[in-house]
Amino acid sequence: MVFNLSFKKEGYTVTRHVCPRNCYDACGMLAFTRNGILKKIDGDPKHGYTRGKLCAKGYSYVQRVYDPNRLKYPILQKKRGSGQWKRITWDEALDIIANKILELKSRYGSHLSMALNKYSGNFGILHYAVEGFFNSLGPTTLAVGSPCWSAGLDAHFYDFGAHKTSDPENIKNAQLIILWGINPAWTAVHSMPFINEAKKCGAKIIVIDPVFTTTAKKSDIYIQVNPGSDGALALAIAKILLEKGLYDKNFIDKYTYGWEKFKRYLEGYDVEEAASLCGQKPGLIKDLAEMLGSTKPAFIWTGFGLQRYVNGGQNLRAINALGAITGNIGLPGGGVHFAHQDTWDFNLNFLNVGQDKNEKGKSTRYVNINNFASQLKNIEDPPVKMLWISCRNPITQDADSSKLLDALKDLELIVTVEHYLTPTAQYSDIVLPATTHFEELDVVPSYWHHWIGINEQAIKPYFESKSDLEIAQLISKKLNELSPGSCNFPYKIKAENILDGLFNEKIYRMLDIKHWSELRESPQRADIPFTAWKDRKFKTDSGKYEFYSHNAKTNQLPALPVLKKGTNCDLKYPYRLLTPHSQHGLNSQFQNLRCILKVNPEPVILINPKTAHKKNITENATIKIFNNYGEVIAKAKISRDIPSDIILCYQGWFPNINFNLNKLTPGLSTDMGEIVTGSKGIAFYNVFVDIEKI
Ligand SMILES: Nc1nc2c(c(=O)[nH]1)N[C@H]1C(S)=C(S)[C@@H](COP(=O)(O)OP(=O)(O)OC[C@H]3O[C@@H](n4cnc5c(=O)[nH]c(N)nc54)[C@H](O)[C@@H]3O)O[C@H]1N2
Ligand SMILES: Nc1nc2c(c(=O)[nH]1)N[C@H]1C(S)=C(S)[C@@H](COP(=O)(O)OP(=O)(O)OC[C@H]3O[C@@H](n4cnc5c(=O)[nH]c(N)nc54)[C@H](O)[C@@H]3O)O[C@H]1N2
Ligand code: SF4
Ligand SMILES: [Mo]
Repeated sequence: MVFNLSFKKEGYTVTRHVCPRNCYDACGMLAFTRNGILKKIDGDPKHGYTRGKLCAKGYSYVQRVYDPNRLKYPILQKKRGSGQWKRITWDEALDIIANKILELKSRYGSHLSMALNKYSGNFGILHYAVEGFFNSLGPTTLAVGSPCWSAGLDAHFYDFGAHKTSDPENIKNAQLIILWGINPAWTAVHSMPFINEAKKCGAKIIVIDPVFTTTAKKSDIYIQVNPGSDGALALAIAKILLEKGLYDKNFIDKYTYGWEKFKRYLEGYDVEEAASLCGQKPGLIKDLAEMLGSTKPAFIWTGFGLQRYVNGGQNLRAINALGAITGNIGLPGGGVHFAHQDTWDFNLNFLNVGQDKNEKGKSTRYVNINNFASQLKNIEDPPVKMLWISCRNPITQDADSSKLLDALKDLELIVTVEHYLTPTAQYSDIVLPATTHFEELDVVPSYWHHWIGINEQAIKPYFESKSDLEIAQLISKKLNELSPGSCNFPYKIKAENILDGLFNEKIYRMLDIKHWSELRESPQRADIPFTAWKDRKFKTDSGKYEFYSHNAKTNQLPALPVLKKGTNCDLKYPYRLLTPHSQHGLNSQFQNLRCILKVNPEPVILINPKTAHKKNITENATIKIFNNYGEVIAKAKISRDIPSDIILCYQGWFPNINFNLNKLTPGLSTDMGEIVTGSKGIAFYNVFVDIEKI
């Protein structure tokens, strides 16, 4: 049923939405429908961060919703991987699934043989129904952690004790902006106007990135840093700040902990050695330090790219320290920013009903999402036999995908809930069609800006698709029909009432609304500080910014942000493979759409002209990149934006299953991650390959 449509304009019915992908911007959108058909999508001018504009992917949503390849019905694969699918009814699908769940329970005496792997397809809060369903069964096997930001979250936990960002509009007040391992021109495009505005008012923009990105091309100073060496660079800057007395003594004395120890470490730090590690001249590092030490406020934005390393968390801690040494933390237009969690305090446990019921002596089994394949293969007593995949495409997005494919072989039932027949869906037994954020109710926060908005239901579900929530409810209902009392997940409650349960007074106060339905009028900016840490009341044990972290030490990490080196290539695989996020896709989403394929028809391998010359490769030649994990073939594109020791491919392609960069990723862990997300992160950029013409 379509309910409560917002308003009429020029013959269209207009509804409010938020793009729920795992994107910094979480844009406010308006959907224009006529006669029940989605006709166009526009930005929502009432959204104070995205201000009526979307990226190309956002404008492509009409095509994404009605793409002829979108899944319409539940389908069953005859033999996994055979490609022989047949349409089944929802009732048949639910029967197979519920019977399997019950059979596994009676075989093993618990639901531990059922595993869930869910992540970032849709960050709307009603999608936590999937976790709620699993938890309401009792102990199961859950993938925890994140392939995305774990190391950085822990680094901020050690230094600040919590995760806060200034409202991105605050960037306008900066005099110096350092974009460190972040490519907002592509990945957070709505922050660019604020950066440009600051620039117009005289701010200098520095980009630190191994790749001369679109963002770097708009900067005043570009530093082509060696991958994984940001800590070396940051500490060299810190040492020079110290030597030249360019530090904020008042801030350090009043608001930090452990300075004396850190200072002693810096006194013995070798700038020359650091300069050679990060590939910069000492003179340039000195200039950078002088600029940072003498320009306030300085806004440092550290992206997710630079923490995808075995030393990623430690590198971030070294950069955070620069914000504290220079007293930029808490200044309007200043600070060190990564991501916040201030607007995520919903009652997400509302849907975990009756966890641990009838399961005495057993508890939920958590497995690292970044090491899922190995654990799936090795876990025993009981082994995992059924896998539920939602909001994920792990076969292209997870490391060492060959291992994952192998681990999936041992499973008896794989169910994937999806919009498209992705590579992961293709390796499933049952694929259930999911609704999009135009076909379901939801509420979506952001991890970057401070706004929260609603997804109203604009159109009826596409063919037989259903929301993750409704699917969870239908299985719960079926389980209870087959075996009364077997699942506590509430299947009679409406989405609206679940939202009532997920919201709480704190969130309402933050948004200055009395009921979530008011979000239909406008997205709301949360009443959280416009400037992060303005009060300098840090959430660490000492209540101060911690150069020295006892918590880090307890977790067998260096207490101070000392230098930690990364991994190097070897003679066999001399090139580092970087696979950052692309302009045209959102991880593996969007790249399959006609309009996106028109501008980005195939994946390419970017190489420096020197590499091309050395390997006798010409533009558009078909080449192979390979290591001992696998190989990937595509056309070469020769580009001076990439250093000669790096090969660059953008991650997340899905139209052609053979182009899977993660066949080459060994899956090393980052140094940090388990505190905040439950598991260490993954070092996606600690990958080395060789290259050859074929
Ligand atoms: N268009 C688009 N937007 C997206 C996404 C997408 O796929 N496409 N994905 C969303 C998601 S899930 C995420 S996690 C974010 C990711 O967005 P970002 O935070 O921008 O992260 P990445 O693209 O991984 O990397 C950013 C930059 O870090 C650089 N980098 C790599 N290694 C290093 C290093 O050692 N040091 C330094 N200084 N820089 C390094 C890369 O070259 C890249 O230019 O974007 C979100 N937004
Ligand atoms: N080599 C390399 N690999 C990487 C990265 C990298 O930089 N390099 N980045 C990593 C990062 S940062 C991330 S966040 C991960 C992302 O990895 P994933 O979390 O797997 O993200 P997506 O590729 O976006 O896949 C999400 C899937 O969810 C589906 N989906 C969308 N909406 C819904 C819904 O409402 N319900 C259901 N059931 N499904 C839905 C989409 O169709 C899509 O296929 O990839 C990681 N992988
Ligand atoms: S992908 Fe990101 S920038 Fe594009 S519409 Fe969605 S939230 Fe906005
Ligand atoms: Mo991510």
